[in-house]
Order: sequence, then C-alpha cells, then structure tokens
Amino acid sequence: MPPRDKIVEAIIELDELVALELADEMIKSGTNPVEILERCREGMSIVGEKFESGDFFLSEMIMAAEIFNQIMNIVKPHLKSTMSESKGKIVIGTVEGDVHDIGKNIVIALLEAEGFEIIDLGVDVPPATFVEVIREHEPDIVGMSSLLTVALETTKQTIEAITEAGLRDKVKIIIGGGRIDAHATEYIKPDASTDNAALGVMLCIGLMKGEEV
Ligand code: B12
Repeated sequence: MPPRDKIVEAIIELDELVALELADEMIKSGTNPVEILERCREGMSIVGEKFESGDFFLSEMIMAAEIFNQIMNIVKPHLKSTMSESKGKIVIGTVEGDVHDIGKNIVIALLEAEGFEIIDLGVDVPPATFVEVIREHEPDIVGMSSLLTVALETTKQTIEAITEAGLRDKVKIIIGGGRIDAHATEYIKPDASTDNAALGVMLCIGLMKGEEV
C-alpha cells in the first residue's frame, strides 16, 4: 500500500496539532485550498470506516470532526471571493434527522466564494422549515445535505413537501452528501446531485443558467 498523505494520517491519528500545522504549511506553500479539504475528506472516510468496524467510538468521530472544523477555519479565508454582485440566492440545510454539517459547510464556503448569497438553515431541518423559508426568501436554488442512509428518505419527503406547497417549479433543487449516488438520485429526483462540493458549485452555476445538469 502506498504511504498515506501526512494530513490524512494526522486526522486518522486524531493528532490535532500536527493536522493544523500541516494545513497551515500547505496554505503557506500555495496548495489549492479545495485540494486540502478533499484530502481531509479522505481522512474522514477512513475515520468513518474505523467507526463502522468498531475500532473507533463515537467520541473519536466527534474528535475528528472537531479537527476538520479547525482546518476549515484555517482554509476558509483563502477561499474568499472578490465578487460584489450576487450570482443567485441559495437556501441550504442538512435534512431532518441528520446532524452532519462539515460537508454542507464546505459547499457553503465554496458557493460564497463563487459569489452566491447563502441562507444556511443549519442541521436537522424539517421539511416544513424548507417550505417556509422558500416562501419567505424566494431562493433560486435549494440545497439539501444528507450523510445518513435514512436521511435519503427525509430528503425525498422534503422535496414532496415543497411540491405539495406548490413551490417545486419556483426553485431548482440540488442534493449532496456522502450517500448520494446514481440510485439515490433516481429515487429522490432532484434537479442536480453530487457527492463533491466543487462539482456542486459548477452544477449550481449551470442551474442558474437554466442548463440541464
Ligand atoms: C464526522 C462524522 C460524524 C460527526 C458529525 C459532526 C458534524 N458536525 O458534521 C458525528 C460524531 C456527530 C456523527 C454522528 C453520527 N454518525 Co457520522 N460520520 C462522520 C464521518 C466520519 C465523517 C463525515 C464528514 O464530515 N465527512 C467529510 C465531508 C467533507 O464529506 P461529506 O459530508 O461527504 O461532504 C462532501 C460531499 O458529500 C459534498 N456535500 C455534502 N453536502 C452537500 C450538500 C450539497 C447541496 C452539495 C452540492 C454537496 C454536498 O461536499 C463535501 C465536500 O466534497 C462519516 C464517515 C463518512 N464516510 O462520511 C460518518 C458517518 C456518516 N456517520 C455515520 C453514523 C452511523 C453516525 C451516527 C448514527 C452514529 C451514532 N451511532 O450515533 C450519528 C448520527 C447523528 C445524526 N443524527 O446525524 C455513518 C452513516 C452510515 C449510513 N450509511 O447511514 C458514517 C458513514 C460512518 C460509517 N461508515 O459508519 N458522525
């Protein structure tokens, strides 16, 4: 097996100090901030596998999330945009029953850097809240994040609630998160889907142009 990337290793070892030092060094040496986040995501996937196999407990998953959030604090200022005009308004939240928000926060940071106006609903957001906020703020796009398999069902229900409220043709819907694949997309039927934040930004740009994405 090839040796793991140092920052991936530090995340798996839950070595906060080393992970933050490496993130800082990479930023200073000009590594693309999005690439740093993608490498860290690889570390989180391995943390998830260790949790699944019983090598890690919940507390260790929480610790890894804390390290990722700290890395995000280092990286985020370097994603900042110089855009002055809004590219469009996006309401985004993690669906009901799911409290994972690291991926959602990365997408938000990238979308803001691209010039989108974001309304962040946070985590565990009930379908009714999505509906209320769409009525009040009239966004162009609604983004939903889900990391749990059970949350795929909630995502579908949220879209149904938006349809029942008569708002489905007023917004474009993009879904994202670790469990989103072709099957989930076929089942949930959003306008766009991805498990990659950078691609998500491209898809939102496409949706704003009225393209089939
Ligand atoms: C950190 C973590 C936690 C933390 C979350 C902290 C936080 N603030 O987010 C804590 C400890 C709270 C947690 C809790 C739980 N977790 Co957890 N968790 C993880 C872990 C290790 C990493 C997730 C992560 O942050 N990844 C890094 C980010 C960057 O990746 P990402 O989320 O996929 O996001 C990327 C893309 O998907 C995309 N994206 C994400 N959202 C969106 C939205 C849009 C609109 C777009 C365009 C793109 C997009 O952009 C991001 C960057 O590219 C995963 C492992 C994994 N492989 O996912 C398990 C994992 C998701 N958790 C799991 C489980 C089981 C749980 C618990 C049920 C454990 C328990 N027994 O209590 C609880 C559930 C709590 C709840 N109700 O939600 C399972 C889910 C299994 C399943 N199939 O359902 C996983 C897969 C671990 C595993 N392998 O078993 N967890």
